[in-house]
Amino acid sequence: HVLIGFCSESDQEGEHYRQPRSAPIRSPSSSDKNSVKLKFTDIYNKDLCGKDQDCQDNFIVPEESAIINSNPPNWPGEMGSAYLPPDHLLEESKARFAENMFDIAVSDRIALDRAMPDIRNENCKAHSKFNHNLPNTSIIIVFHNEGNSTLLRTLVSIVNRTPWRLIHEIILLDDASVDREYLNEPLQRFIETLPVRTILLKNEKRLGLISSRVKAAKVATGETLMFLDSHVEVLNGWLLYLLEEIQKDRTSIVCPIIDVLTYDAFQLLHGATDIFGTFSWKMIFRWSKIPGLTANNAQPISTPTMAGGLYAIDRLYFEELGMYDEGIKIWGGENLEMSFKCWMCGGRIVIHPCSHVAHVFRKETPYKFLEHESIFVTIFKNYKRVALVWLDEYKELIYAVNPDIKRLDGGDVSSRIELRKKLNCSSFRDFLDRFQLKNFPFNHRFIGSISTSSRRCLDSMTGPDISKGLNTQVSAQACHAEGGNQIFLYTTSNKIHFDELCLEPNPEKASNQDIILTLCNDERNQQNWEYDQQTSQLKNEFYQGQCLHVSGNSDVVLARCDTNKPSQKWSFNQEVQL
Ligand code: LR7
Ligand code: MN
Repeated sequence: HVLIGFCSESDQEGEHYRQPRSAPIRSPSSSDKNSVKLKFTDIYNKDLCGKDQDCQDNFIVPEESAIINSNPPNWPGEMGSAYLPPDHLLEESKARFAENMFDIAVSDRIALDRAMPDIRNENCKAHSKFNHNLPNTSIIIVFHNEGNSTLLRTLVSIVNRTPWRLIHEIILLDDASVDREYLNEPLQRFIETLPVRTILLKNEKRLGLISSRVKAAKVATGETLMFLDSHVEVLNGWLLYLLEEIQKDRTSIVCPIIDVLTYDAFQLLHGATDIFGTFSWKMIFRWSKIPGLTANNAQPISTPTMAGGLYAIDRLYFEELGMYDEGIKIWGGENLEMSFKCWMCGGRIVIHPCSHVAHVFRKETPYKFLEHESIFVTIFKNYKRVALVWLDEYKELIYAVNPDIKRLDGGDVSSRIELRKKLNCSSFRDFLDRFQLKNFPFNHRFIGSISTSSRRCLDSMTGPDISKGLNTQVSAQACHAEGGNQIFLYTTSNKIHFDELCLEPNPEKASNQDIILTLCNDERNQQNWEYDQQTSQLKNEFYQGQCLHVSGNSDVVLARCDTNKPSQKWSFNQEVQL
């Protein structure tokens, strides 16, 4: 396994380092001069085993020390280290950042075949032997305006860290990239040097990620499909764990841990391995912590939803599930569609904590969606389709919290409703039940706005991303009756929810406590508010004699209960019936 990058000595800022010419086809004019010959070896190849029977019969994930790597360890980014642009790169780095919303100048200096650490936990390392009869896979990578070196590094990492016999093919689909010459001829020439079958397809017109994936899946002929983003680096052993889960149960969607490559330094940061995917009342995907899971867990984690970009699935099962809803434009919501569909129609989704794929998290989205509407409108229309088809009565809650989703027309969904019938899927309620998703109503008495007698409503004040709203103050705002951040849920255990956050007197204050939203916790009586029907007060169960109170215009605080105060008289205005 010999990896050769041409390199040049440089001596900048008094610091000695050898700079690999890692992006072979950086620009059309320099393509030939810069072209790099990478030599590939299948590290899982039987011929390397010698007499070792275990290795003859199985794929053995190599130990870190056994991974031969010829790059000098002080090259930029080796072993996933951070590479911040030195002075002479700053100009290029700044000028080109917006092309991809990650630092392509930095990426260009990092070897395409940089070494990466083996970040699997000990129990995962103990499970490093896989039978040769795993199903093979078609790796599908769709991209729009992808950076050159990030795309090539994705490919090189795959070739260097995957048994070639399991790669039935790699399908690259260029979703109508604009003005990126390196994605044409030069990319075609590069893939011809790869030792695994790789094809490059192109959309004449932009289709978006979702329809493009469907198109690629229809071309694919492998036993399984492996979807990847176009700026990732797969890590040691990654695919084997995923395929083994599909072999055990073909109705599985199997996701790797998504590790982070930083957009400014391409540094590898370990992704959490004790989380699963959920989603908010605004239909935004997010991660939640699983309490009590050990860092050494090597068992697949059932997850209600997935991030969507990286997963393996049996090819025919993907078809049976109706692939994706192609009414979903560009992307957004498709990961929830796939998640709900899979669970509700008899499948399962797991995250395998031993499989690691690192993904470049951009600073923001660098490309436009559709010409005629904003990104948000497109995404909300996508959400509307998912809500209409899969959410049953729970869509009312989604509509209340994001009235735009209710208002916008997502188009005809009849064929997707047909699909749901045909697959004989269970209810959304069953799906919620299975996972006991705490932010969704189970034991609720009420969903709607909560107001004082002077028409001030509790307002969560959080932006579209609730995860940024942790420990933020709630406020009392003029009631607007438009739902959104004034929708709360009052449970039979006396908690007042906004999504999975609960109202609680700020625990960091000893007196004059303001009221914040913090993660709901069954064990915290501080979050329990008993409603007194007679006096209309909300009494805190932990702080005896203290009530929810509006001070001044908008400050929501904990104050001594006083039946004479109108600012302590609360009423519930039911806005969502479930
Ligand atoms: O029109 C388009 N055509 C495309 O081919 C727009 C995008 N794309 C490609 C693009 O080149 C990239 O390969 O689609 C892929 C995803 O787009 P990104 O990388 O700009 O967005 P992202 O990384 O935020 O994407 C995440 O969210 C999307 C919306 O739901 C999709 O589900 C992506 O697959 C998803 N990526 C991941 O899950 C990787 C881990 C990130 C997280 C969480
Ligand atoms: Mn991405």
